[in-house]
Amino acid sequence: MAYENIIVEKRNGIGIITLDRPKALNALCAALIAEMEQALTDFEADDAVRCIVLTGSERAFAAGADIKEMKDKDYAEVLNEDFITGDWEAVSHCRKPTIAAVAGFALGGGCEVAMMCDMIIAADTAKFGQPEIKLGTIPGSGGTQRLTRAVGKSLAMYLCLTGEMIDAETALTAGLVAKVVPADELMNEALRVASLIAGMSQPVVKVCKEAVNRAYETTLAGGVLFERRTFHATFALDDRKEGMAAFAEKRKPEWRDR
Ligand code: DAK
Repeated sequence: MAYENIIVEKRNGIGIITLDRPKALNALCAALIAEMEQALTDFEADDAVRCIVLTGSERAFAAGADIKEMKDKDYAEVLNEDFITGDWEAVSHCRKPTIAAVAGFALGGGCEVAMMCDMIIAADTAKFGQPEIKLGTIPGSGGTQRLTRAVGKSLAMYLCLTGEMIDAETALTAGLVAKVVPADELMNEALRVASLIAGMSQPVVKVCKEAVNRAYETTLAGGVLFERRTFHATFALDDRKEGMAAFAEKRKPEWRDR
């Protein structure tokens, strides 16, 4: 498929989606979101893709949903069409591991898409914020929910109620991002981390991701039980046997993804 708002590549088992709408700081117009959904669907179906990196430009990961596209919509319209909801959820529904590599602005829907990824690696230039309040609205794709779970109530309230941004170091301290690197090392580091994940047994990666995500949806006891049973279930995999045998034999495991 020919894309107009994103660039899609595959490198050594890693699928890379680069948001590419520079004239609008990668504002997430409906066409861009639909293209991103299509690229993710294709990567999900492609056995050669073992980890996905989502990134933007040096200046912006994404400056939010496209305000110019939204501004004339009315309540009945957004309610009736369930305004751009399905495509937005593609990132959070992806079963393969996803890394957001963020430089520059990650605002509003841009911050929300980054938070839908399994982890965020930030350049030291990254700025995160939920400025919707300054537009007379509120976050619409998890900003009040995922952000609060990531950084706690006080900082989430501060970001959502003032619309101010935080820098990469503050995001790191707050637990929003996994690590911060110099801007010119962002993609190298994101690809290094993606390669590590791509080199693991894929069914184990899948259930590990499901177990971590379960922490957001359940009680501690329920989550620990889910984890325990999933841990037990890995004993049905050839790769669990191989991983432990390889350790005992002081060699590298050879995963079969089964
Ligand atoms: N939408 C449309 N165009 C945008 C944009 C945006 N979000 N952000 C920037 N642009 C455009 C600017 O209009 C400008 O275009 P021209 O005037 O050159 O034509 C160009 O990008 C460059 O921007 P600036 O000239 O403003 O650049 P600066 O460096 O001066 O400022 C900035 C950068 C990021 C601080 C500023 O552009 C800004 O404040 N942008 C808006 C940020 C914002 O408010 N973001 C939140 C948008 S609301 C939902 C899912 C998600 C959402 C809602 C519902 N559902 C699933 C239901 C999400 C909502 C949002 O994200």
